[in-house]
Amino acid sequence: MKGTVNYELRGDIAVLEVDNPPVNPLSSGVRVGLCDQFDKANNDENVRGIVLKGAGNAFIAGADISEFGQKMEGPDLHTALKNIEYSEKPVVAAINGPALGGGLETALCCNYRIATEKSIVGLPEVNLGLLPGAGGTQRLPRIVGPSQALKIMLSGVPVPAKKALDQGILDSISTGDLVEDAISFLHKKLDETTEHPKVRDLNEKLVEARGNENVMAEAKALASKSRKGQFAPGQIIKCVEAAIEEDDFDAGMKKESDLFLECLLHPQREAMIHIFFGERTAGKILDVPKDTETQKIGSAGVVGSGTMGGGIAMNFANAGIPVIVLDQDEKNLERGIGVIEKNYQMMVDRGRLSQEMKDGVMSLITPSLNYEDLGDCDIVVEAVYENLELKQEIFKKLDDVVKGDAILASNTSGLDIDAISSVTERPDKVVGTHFFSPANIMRLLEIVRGEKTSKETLATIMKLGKVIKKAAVMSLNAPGFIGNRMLYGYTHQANMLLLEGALPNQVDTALESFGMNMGPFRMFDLVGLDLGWRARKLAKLETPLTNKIADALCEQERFGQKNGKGFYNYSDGSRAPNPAPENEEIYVKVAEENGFTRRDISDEEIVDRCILGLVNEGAKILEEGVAQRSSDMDIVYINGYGFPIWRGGPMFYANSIGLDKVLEKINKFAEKDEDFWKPADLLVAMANNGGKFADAPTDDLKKEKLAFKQEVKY
Ligand code: 3H9
Repeated sequence: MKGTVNYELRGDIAVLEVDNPPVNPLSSGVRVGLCDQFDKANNDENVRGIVLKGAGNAFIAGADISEFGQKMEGPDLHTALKNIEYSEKPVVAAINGPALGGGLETALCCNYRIATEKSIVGLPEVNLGLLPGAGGTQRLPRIVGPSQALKIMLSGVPVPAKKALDQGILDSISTGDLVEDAISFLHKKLDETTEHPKVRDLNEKLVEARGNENVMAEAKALASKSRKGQFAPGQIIKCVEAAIEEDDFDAGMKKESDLFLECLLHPQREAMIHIFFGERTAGKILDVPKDTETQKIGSAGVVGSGTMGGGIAMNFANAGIPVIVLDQDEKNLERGIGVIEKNYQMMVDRGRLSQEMKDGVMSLITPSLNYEDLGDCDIVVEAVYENLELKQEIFKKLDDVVKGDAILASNTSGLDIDAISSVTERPDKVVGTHFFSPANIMRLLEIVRGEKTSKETLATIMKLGKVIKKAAVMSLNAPGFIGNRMLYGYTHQANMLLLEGALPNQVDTALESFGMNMGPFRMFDLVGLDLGWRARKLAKLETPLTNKIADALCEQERFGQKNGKGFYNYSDGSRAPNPAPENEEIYVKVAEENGFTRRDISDEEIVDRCILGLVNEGAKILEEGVAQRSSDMDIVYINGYGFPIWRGGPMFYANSIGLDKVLEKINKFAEKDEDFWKPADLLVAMANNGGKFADAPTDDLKKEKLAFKQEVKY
């Protein structure tokens, strides 16, 4: 059994400590410990009260997520929590770090809650496709009111201690020794009263909300806007509805349990938990030992003050790391810093940042026109436009001026990182850090491992990724890295479908109904159709088949959102796409010129071809060792390309429909386009032996592939 609960007597108070490193989830051993140690304290006549805390830096991170879908050992959480709620002696939760999910639910069963200033509390179960199933949906609304509770549960965002105190979730904040403060607090209460409050008895805020339809309407609007396609939010709303309508607390609890079970059995739960663990696994590099020494990153530099450079700089400042933003052009620099300032101001205007916090982050950002200023930085990220010669020139300069042990990173989205590092005397300290635009918002960070990038550099960058709150995934230095290489399969199919008879709106709607954040043609319009067209014209290159329609649109000055017309029409700077029937003539003409007989195409075919295009390329990436594991690709697609989290990413999705079925479909598509649809060897092997991508290849095999791949020149 995992975890335990320690028992210590301090005078007449029993201090119980949940001990299940690193974050004290409520695993089987903890549940047993809670039952036993609460009994022990209640049976000891020398004990007048109980303090419950967590070991280390966390209070309790919730139920043990790895137990979901497994056979459960020991008592269930409800039994353990009943022991706390019905404790004969008053209980104070001494919240010494994150109290999340089942952790906050445990604290809500205590009579009082006191926390350190840096603690956070919250009910993030929705991020796992679940609802707070240990009384959270019934108890939190009793404290903060249904409307506020719904916001906390539907967003899944933790509440900092100070705010939680204002909302009444906490009774007090400790600025000294938490346990000593909790004991004093308890003594005071013991002296004052024999009636210690229970959250279950508070009904006032629920009664107030009865008959107020706005509460539920607002929650439904919030869920459909921010959690499109997800199952758990609707369940959470139903639980709170029950809390409001039921007179009896236990009837509400029963409803919560029933709805929780439905979430537990729903496929979205497995998909979202796959992503929870996948993000944490992505940070582990197979041949980089856990104890690899890392460098301290206490200061940073960014070369280039454009959209990317500015966004990257904001990441450092947000994490409290001073950052110098360098540009060679004074006007650009001024403009770039202005954009950063405007971004922060927007957050202030929307109430997401205080003016004081904005001043704080802005004071960490220093503009510079002089490379020498970067000399003492621990890391410098180059973020200029994609041109190898320019990047090499910058890296040569950086190598000269920046201290020898600093890391030099390139934000290239596709250039050869070895060609960049080769101009420096420190290729071991050179790495790719591919941020996604807008870099201050998008969570994905592709870490590109060069042939000579050292393990220390990789370990440092992975750690930095966590500090700046990114979902960091390592890719080998191969064309397109992971994300853009997979995207190729997807966009290729979208363009082929357009030639074969589908319309942009049909393709986009089918993929958006599947759950993609934005269909491919809306995405093309957003990025701009003219980029490739202009580059091809300049280099006098022939237009590939899949770009012929986009290039034909450019010839008609339809460049996308930027000039109000592309695959769609946009009125007056609006981003909302309107159909463009005038384009249909062009689609038909280009299709005919290239030998296509247009036909009706089903939505199912659209989704299969685009998504399986991603999957097949993903299998090849895995086979080559460019990505370490299939879940890494899921993390890339969810955080960088708008793939729906509730489907668990493209590779998980393929596993869930069955790799044999995937192969069958690919073979069928291959009858019409053999070149594109050549199935990955790995896919064929896994499909034939009934496996899943997650099972292959073995760690040893992957290590070998990794070593092998590093000898290959891209
Ligand atoms: C729930 O409570 C349901 C109930 O309502 C109803 C039940 C009936 N379980 O994130 P980190 C592991 S659902 C198991 O890197 P940090 C994690 O995988 C739960 N394992 O640390 C990692 O393992 P490894 C609702 C967990 O300091 C290690 O701990 N609760 C759990 O950056 C360190 O994690 C949540 O959703 C868990 N609950 O952040 C909270 N949590 O080292 C989930 C973590 O092998 N947890 N692990 O890779 C978090 O948000 C963050 O872990 C936390 C710490 C903020 C606590």
